[in-house]
Amino acid sequence: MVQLALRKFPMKHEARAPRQDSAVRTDAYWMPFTHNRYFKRSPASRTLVRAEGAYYTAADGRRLFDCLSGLWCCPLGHAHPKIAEAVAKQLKELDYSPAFQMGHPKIFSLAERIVELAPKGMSQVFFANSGSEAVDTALKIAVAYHRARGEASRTRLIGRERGYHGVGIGGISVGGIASNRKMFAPLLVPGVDHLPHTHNPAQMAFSRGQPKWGAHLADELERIIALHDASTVAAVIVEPMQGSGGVIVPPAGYLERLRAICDRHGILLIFDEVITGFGRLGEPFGAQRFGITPDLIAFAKIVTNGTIPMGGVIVKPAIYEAFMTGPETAIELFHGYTYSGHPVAAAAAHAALDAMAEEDSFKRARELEPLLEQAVHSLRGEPGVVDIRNIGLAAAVELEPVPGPPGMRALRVFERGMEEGMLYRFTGDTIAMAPPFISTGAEIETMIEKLRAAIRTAR
Ligand code: PXG
Repeated sequence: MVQLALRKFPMKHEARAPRQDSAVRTDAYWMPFTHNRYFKRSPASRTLVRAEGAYYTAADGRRLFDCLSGLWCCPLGHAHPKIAEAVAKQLKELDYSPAFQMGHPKIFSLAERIVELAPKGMSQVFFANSGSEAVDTALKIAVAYHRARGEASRTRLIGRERGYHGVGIGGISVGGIASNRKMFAPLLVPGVDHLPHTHNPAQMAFSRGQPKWGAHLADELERIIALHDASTVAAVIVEPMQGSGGVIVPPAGYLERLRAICDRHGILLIFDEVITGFGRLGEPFGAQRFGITPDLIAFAKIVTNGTIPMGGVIVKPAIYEAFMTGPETAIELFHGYTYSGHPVAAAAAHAALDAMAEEDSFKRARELEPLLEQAVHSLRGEPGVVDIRNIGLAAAVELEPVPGPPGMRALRVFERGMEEGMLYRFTGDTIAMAPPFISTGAEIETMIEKLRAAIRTAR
């Protein structure tokens, strides 16, 4: 096994090894969150050239089932005719409109539609272009809100271990994934603390849906607040379900306690719903799935079905109103992006929301949830499977690491999956799946059966 690991991972002296796909020129592209050198040894099988519905086609002709809906973002299926048509039309009608001091009809109406989908009591949307920007925007709004209300001492932010909030300076600071932080240590925002993560395999391995154990972990927030004093704390940010961390589902009662503690101390609660927003948990937002209304929601990804970048932050009226003071001709919030509320993204989002309504996508996700749960938990007992987690249309299978570089086992499963027509997502030794809402039951079963076979061979 160790030998295989060494052979597959190029060592320093192997860096100039001949490439298998010499026709593909990959050198100039520095790939994000990718093992660049390993990838570039054999890019054709992992170069995607087409996508339709729930399937990709790779450059080597292989058809791949899209087990993670792109990167959690394309659950309505690729090449959705309505979205494609809306985008093409928008490019001819109004391709760009200045984001500052100007507006366009589709962004006003989109904000209204998003507010309608949001939990009751939320009222305005600020637009960004990605999840990372949405998160940094939410953090800035939270700190500025307290200042606007005369509580300028409330500057501290509290994130959570294993949390992923994108890659902006704010997002990695409140995030809790060490590898995303350690190289950038001097840039991390000061005055940030972290809640403990909620994953305790001894207490909750193989839980279906929300684990029953762990609500008390929210009480750590009281301890952190006591340490710093509530008057210094601006906001708590959590993903209702930790996606990138490996589908870590909140224990029953945990989010309720976070909400109550924040309320008690005048602290804003931010839900990062970049993954859970727009149906992944069978409701418009995780907030509704768990019955908790945060003060701010960061969203991105599914809002346009992943077609055109868009993100944003939804807020409660008290937050918006806190800024609406001073002379009417003064800018209230010194924040925004050239492409905030981009017309083409707005057109894509309208079409995606239309499709979600027409296809009853959230209901479809709810219907498929028990099927995915049943299928994925049937992998319990397969070699090296140490935990299985699921909620909504998301699931993760955690594997015991094998000797060699970290993540080798999941990499082997991933590669085996590719040979079998499955595009799984792996991080560390966890395989994550978040299939499209348009999947059939048979496709979900096949996704799991091929995973079983891959786990058995890729030991
Ligand atoms: N917040 C959360 C909760 C996310 O999951 C971001 C913010 C950042 O979004 P942008 O659009 O800036 O990337 C994310 C992104 C994975 C995976 O495989 C997850 C993300 C991105 C890529 C891969 O789990 N989440």
